[in-house]
Amino acid sequence: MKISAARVIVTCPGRNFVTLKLETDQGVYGIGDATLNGRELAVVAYLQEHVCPLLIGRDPRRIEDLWQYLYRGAYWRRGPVTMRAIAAVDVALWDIKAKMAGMPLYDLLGGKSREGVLVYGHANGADLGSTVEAVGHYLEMGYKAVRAQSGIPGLDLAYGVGRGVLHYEPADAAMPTETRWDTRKYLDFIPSLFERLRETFGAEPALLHDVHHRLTPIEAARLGKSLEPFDLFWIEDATPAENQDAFRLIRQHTTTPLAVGEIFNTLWDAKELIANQLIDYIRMTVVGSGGITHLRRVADFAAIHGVRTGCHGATDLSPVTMGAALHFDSWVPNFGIQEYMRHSEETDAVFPHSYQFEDGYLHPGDTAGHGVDIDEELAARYPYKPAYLPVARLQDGTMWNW
Ligand code: EZ4
Ligand code: CO
Repeated sequence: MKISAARVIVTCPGRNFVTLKLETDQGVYGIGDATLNGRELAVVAYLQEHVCPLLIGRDPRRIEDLWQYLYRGAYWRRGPVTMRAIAAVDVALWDIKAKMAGMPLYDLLGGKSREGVLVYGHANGADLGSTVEAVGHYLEMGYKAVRAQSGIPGLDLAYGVGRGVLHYEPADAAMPTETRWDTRKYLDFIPSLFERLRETFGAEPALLHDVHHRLTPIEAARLGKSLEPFDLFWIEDATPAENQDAFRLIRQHTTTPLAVGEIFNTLWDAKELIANQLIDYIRMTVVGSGGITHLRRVADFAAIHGVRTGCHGATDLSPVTMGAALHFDSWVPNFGIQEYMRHSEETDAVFPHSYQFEDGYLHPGDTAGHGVDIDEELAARYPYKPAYLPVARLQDGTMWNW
C-alpha cells in the first residue's frame, strides 16, 4: 500500500482553514487539519514544499515511523508550524488506517471509555447583564458547562467578546485589531460576574473562564483566590506559560483548578507543569501538537500525574480537528472536558461530519475513520482571505499579551 497523492486545500467559508488530503493506491483517502490561525500560509508552504514530496510512495500504514521521520528527520524540532504540518499528516494517516479497518477511530485507539464527550460552550456579552443572559441561553440549549467572557467596564474591546454576534471570531480583520488592556479593571470586575452567575443559575452548571495569558503570577493567584467561592471548573491560561515554574506561585495561593496548553506544541512545553502537578487540565489538542500519535503520549504522561485533558476546540480548529479530537476524547481514560465553539453553517457544509451535539455532550458518530470529510468543490468557492488575530496594548501603549 502506498500514498499516491498529497494535496493541500485552503478554503475560507467564513474563516480560513488548511486541510491536507492523502490519497492511496487502494482508493482510500484520509484528511487532516493544518490550520494555524493568522499564519495559515506558513503551514501551507511547509507542507507543500517540504512534506508532501516526502510522502509519495510511502506506506501509509506506518504511522509511527512516518511521525518520527517528519519529527526527527527535519532536524529542526517543535514549533507551531512544524507540529501542525506533522499533525495534518498524522490525522490523515489515522483516518486511512481506521477506514481500512472498517472502524471508527475510537475503536482503533482502544475503544470508548464513556458514552458521550462533555463539552463547554462559549457565552459572551458586552457587559455583565448580557453575559449572564448568554450563559442562560447556553444552558437552555442543553450545555452542562459554559465558559463566560464579558466586556470589562472601562475597556472597549475584551478578549472573547463578539461585536454584537453570538459566535465570537477573533481573527476579524485584514490587519491586526488593536485592543487595550487594564489588569486592575479586569481583576476588580471578574469576581462580580461569577458571583452573579452563581446567584442566577445555582451550583449545578460547570463555569469556566479564559484569562488568555494576561496576568502575572501574583495577579493570577489573586484572581484564583477571589473566584474560589464560585467553584469554577477552571481558569485557563492565567499567565503565559513559557515559564512553567511560574505556576508554582499560583498553585501555592489558590485551589481554583488551572488549565493551560492551547498554544503548546509538544510534551516538552508541559513537562514541568504536569510532572509537578502544577495544573489540573492540559489543553493541547490534535492539530496543535503533532496529531493523535503525540497527543496520546501527552495524555498518558498526564494520566500518571493526575492531570486530565481539556482539548482546545475554538473555531480556528477545523471540523477535521473536532472530529479527530472527539474520537480521542471518547477513548482517553483521563478525559476532563472538550471545548466546543460551533462552526458556521458554511463551514459545516464544506466539512460534512458525523459528530453530533446532544444534551451537553458531543458524540463522534460511528463512521469508519474520524468521520469528517471535505467537499472540495464547495471549498473551492471560498478563496483564502488574509485575517490576523488582534493584538493587545496596555493603556499607555505598551505591547501586552493578547
Ligand atoms: O483565542 O483559538 O480557549 N480558546 C481560546 C481561543 C483562541 C483562538 C486563537 O486562534 O483561547 O479562542
Ligand atoms: Co483559550
